[in-house]
Amino acid sequence: MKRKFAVSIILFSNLAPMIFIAILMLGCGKDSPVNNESNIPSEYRGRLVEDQGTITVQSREVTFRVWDHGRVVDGDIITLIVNDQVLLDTFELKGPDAKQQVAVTLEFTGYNYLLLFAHNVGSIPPNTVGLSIHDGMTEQSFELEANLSTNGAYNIVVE
Ligand SMILES: [Ca+2]
Repeated sequence: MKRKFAVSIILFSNLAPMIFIAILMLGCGKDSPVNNESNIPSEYRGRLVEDQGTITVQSREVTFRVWDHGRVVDGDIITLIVNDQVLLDTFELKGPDAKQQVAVTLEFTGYNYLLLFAHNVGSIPPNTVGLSIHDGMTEQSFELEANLSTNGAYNIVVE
């Protein structure tokens, strides 16, 4: 009888942290509004926005890495926006061996957007950005392009 009691205490002490984490996760889920459709704006700073693709991730906590995807690193300067929030401001891209890393919590479950605004096109047009997104489990790569009349955008869908 005594032993059974001891065993159940051990069981509970093992389970308690997991229950705590589960409650925390439920709480986080409630804070995140759900977006079932693309929220890419039709224009930004007077330029049209082109939808250049969709990527799916498993977490709202993601880390982007950003670099110049052109054949030559030619001085492309960008601003990157996630759901109206500036992620990188007037940032000069470096090559693939010096990727800029930036972490962000995506606002929505479902559709979020990432937008590229080009401040120039470097010496070789257009403004080309290589990106990767890591959701804590996997890293996926994609590209964005922009010029002085069109912004590029990507849908980032949190499953
Ligand atoms: Ca360029």
